[in-house]
Amino acid sequence: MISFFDERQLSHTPLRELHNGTWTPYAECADRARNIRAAVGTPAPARDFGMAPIEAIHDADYLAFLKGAHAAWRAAGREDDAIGYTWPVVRRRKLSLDRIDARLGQYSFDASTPIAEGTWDGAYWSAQTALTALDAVLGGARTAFALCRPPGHHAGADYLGGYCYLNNAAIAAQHAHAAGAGPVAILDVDYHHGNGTQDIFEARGDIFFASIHADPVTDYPFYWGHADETGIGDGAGTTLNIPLPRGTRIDAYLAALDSAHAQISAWGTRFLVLSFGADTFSGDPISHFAIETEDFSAIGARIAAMGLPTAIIMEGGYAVGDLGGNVARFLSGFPD
Ligand code: OKP
Ligand code: ZN
Repeated sequence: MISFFDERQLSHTPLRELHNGTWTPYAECADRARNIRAAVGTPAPARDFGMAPIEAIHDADYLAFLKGAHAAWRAAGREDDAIGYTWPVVRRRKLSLDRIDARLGQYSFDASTPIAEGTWDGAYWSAQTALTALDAVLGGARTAFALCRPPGHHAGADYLGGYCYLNNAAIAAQHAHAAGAGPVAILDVDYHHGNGTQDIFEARGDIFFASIHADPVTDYPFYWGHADETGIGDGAGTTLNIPLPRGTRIDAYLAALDSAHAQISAWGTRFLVLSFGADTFSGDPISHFAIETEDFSAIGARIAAMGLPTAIIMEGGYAVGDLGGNVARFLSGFPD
């Protein structure tokens, strides 16, 4: 399978994150990408599609904040990475505040997503990698793999969180939709619910969002991804959430994939954007499913059997030493 990756994605290197109340080394490290890159051969570099496809998903004020946040942090006399410490209560009115700490709170929803000096560059090229893979599929490849990093599925139109800054899958899906490849569905098989992607599309009936993930009753991101979230207004019925319990094994996982497939095809999907996380792996340090390395090819094959042109967008997976092998197994489930 053709793969894409851009070296500039490695320039995003936050030092640490706040994890369960203590500062720990940043789990979404650049070595994740190096490990996957080694396992998939030599990925082709990204092409530059510019800002327009990013601006089609993200708000201009958020993008300005993201580009300037690290410089503003340093200008305020701070060291290392920019990170917030105060957040507005949900549905507080949107204000035009100047202080960097106020802006960090306004444009984020957690304390595990610092902004480092190279964050904008890394996130920009991660999004371009997604667009490049998408373009390969629009051009006739049956599937293409975007080695995106940083990931994207927790980022909303105007917020970052969950190691995500720009929503690569949303940007790709919107681009496919605009190119007339639709109806477009996004299937998210990361361990965590793709709350940002859901937020972006849940009031729209023209792009379907389906996600299989750890039950948000027990797992991050808690406030989204419950089974009764099925879409809003024009988007009623075009959001599908399948939460699964901790300890889920391959048989139950494949059954969930089959029910997602049934709904995605009933909707008339012609093009698939896949948010793929390898953090469903039993050995993942921050996740709690029981999918084994050898199971990943079955998951890939089940998704390939949907028979749709598919752009595969990398999301999570934090067992760095096993990551490349798990991703390669997954991709091996797709025919060449
Ligand atoms: C990103 B992706 C738990 C900290 C959780 C955020 C997890 C983000 C996962 N104590 N930190 O979906 O793989
Ligand atoms: Zn995840």
